[in-house]
Amino acid sequence: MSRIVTIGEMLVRYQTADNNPLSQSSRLDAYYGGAEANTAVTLGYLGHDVHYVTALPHEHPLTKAMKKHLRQAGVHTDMIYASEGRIGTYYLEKPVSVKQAEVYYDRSGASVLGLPELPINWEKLFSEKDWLHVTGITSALSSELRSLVKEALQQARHYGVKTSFDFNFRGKLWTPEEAAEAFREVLPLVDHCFAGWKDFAWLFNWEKQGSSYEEELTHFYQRLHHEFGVASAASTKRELLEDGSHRLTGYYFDGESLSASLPASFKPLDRVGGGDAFASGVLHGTMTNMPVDELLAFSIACSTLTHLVQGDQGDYEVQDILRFMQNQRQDVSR
Ligand code: KDG
Repeated sequence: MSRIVTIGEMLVRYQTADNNPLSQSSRLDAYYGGAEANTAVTLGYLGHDVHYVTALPHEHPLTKAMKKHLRQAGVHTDMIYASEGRIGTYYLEKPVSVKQAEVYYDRSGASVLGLPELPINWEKLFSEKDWLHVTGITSALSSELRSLVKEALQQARHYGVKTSFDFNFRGKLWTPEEAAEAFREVLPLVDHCFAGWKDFAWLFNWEKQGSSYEEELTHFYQRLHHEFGVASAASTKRELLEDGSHRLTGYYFDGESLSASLPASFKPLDRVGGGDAFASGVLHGTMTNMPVDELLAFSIACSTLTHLVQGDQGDYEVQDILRFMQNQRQDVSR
């Protein structure tokens, strides 16, 4: 199994226990979130050796609980620094429509903002590691964190560690222009990119070429490859069906051509974290040398399962995902 580093902010997520809007409920359930923490936990359960870097408040009882949660998934917490500041949170208001739940961030003054001032020993962090995974969410939090993400990618390259970057554009954290500028800055340091059709069409304003979604995406990925040297890329396409089901298709670009998974249809219980689960599946498939069709099927199954549980993260091991895939195949052939 591979040795992976990821850096980001871990959040506490609150949502109303009765699924009423926040203004009409008096009970909140708490889960853990933060895109990179989600990926760390998923990859931990998939059996990888994951090192998660963040900063959390010193001597806060929740710091202890968060580390315990990570360790339960097998994630190493020795690179979690103590820093001034608070634990960032977000509130999730369940959707009134079938579309997307509303997210309200409450993360200003969070401890992770102190991370760039802390003495990260890059040599130690990247020694005997295979992969660094970071996302645009961290870059959006402050200019210092944006520089830290870039430095982490540079250092990873320096120590021969492969890198992945998930755009994870969040319109509540920064503007499309700010995001596009930051993404362009780091892409030359990225081996594998998680970004989809909308990112290139809307953030980068790249001209669409082709007569179908797949042709346009292929064109975008080829451009990403030629302009920035990104070796591979992946994304999902989500379609909402009339009965409230979601249809998810996974795409993987290997530097030349695009492969697609068979679409998976399901009624999601909770779609937050589904993208991080897909990314984790792709990273797992890459690091275990899965053929592309297997990698896509596995990643979509990993994402589907995470959509079927409440919270940002599942606790699925490889066998659970393979069993789910097997059951789905039997359902189809019955
Ligand atoms: O991908 C899931 C994340 O969006 C969620 O955990 C919250 O990290 C978060 C963010 O900043 O949006």
